[in-house]
Amino acid sequence: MSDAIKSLVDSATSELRAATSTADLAAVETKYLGRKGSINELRKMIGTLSAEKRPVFGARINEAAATLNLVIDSVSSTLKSGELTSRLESESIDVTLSGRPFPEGGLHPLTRTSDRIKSVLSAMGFEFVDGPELEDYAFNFAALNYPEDHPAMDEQSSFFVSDSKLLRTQTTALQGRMMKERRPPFRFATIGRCFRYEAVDATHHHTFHQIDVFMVDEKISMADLKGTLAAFTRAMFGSETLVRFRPDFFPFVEPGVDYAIRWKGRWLELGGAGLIHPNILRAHGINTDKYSGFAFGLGVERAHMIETGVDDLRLYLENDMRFLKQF
Ligand code: FA5
Repeated sequence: MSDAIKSLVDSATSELRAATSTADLAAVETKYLGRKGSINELRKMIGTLSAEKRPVFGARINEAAATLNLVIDSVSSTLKSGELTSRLESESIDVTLSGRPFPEGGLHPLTRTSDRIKSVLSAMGFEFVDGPELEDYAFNFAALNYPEDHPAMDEQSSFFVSDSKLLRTQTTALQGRMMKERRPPFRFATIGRCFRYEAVDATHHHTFHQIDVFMVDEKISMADLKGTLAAFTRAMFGSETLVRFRPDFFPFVEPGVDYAIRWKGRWLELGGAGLIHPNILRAHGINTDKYSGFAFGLGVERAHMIETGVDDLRLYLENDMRFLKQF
């Protein structure tokens, strides 16, 4: 009988050792040590033996079970560590693989043009300041030397939100704010959205962008304005660009001009300019015997349209990717 136990242990051991996975091993374990397994089958025979053989036989079966359990433990730990290694290998990340493409956004063409304008003017010593889009009537018109009910305001029909507040029609509104705060000499520039109650067409929108530039110092004259504007337009549009000035009226400058650049054989108007009206300087307590200043403003859309040939400024606000992707 003891030979039967030995051969069972031998064959169980070799089957256990041959297991190639923990699942295989569990199946062989059940076959030999499970409730209906071979070892339990042998135990059932104990009752058929004589009283003195039973304890010996029982002890041999327990010994056989213990031996098999030891084999199971050792095979199991080998299989588990092998399985862990191969799982780690199969799940490892290959850091040398190239990354997945990440869709990249781009800056809006008006942001690019604004950034260029900013860098040109900053290099010329102008400090950029932001003004509010919801502006006081006082800064948008009154402080800019517009007399009550002056027809010049009709050119800038406005979105009023109360008697004293409106969406600014021009970034020139920043002038009064800065003159309240700072004493000359100074050079400021601002860039941002403006709003006018306009019939929208290819060259006019209710929402557009302007840049305004002004400086106050001793002995500022039209020569400084012309020189600054010429340097600015050449930095923006190329070193050969010609600038033309023609008389124009804005209540906040005296004399006032509009200016245009020569572009592809034509004169194209860019904006307005002039020497800051002495009434404005005086209203802010600036001594006009000592100080004078210039100011100019232009449309950002206009600058981009001239450069690129875009012929309808409504496209800038439509967010059509087919348009935006070109720039
Ligand atoms: C002004 O707004 C003055 N504040 C400019 C100025 C500043 C003059 C400092 C003197 C000294 P004007 O209304 O012409 O001027 O507008 C200036 C530019 O803004 C125009 O040349 C145009 O490019 C742009 N602009 C004006 N209205 C619109 C509009 N509805 N849609 C798109 N661009 C506009």
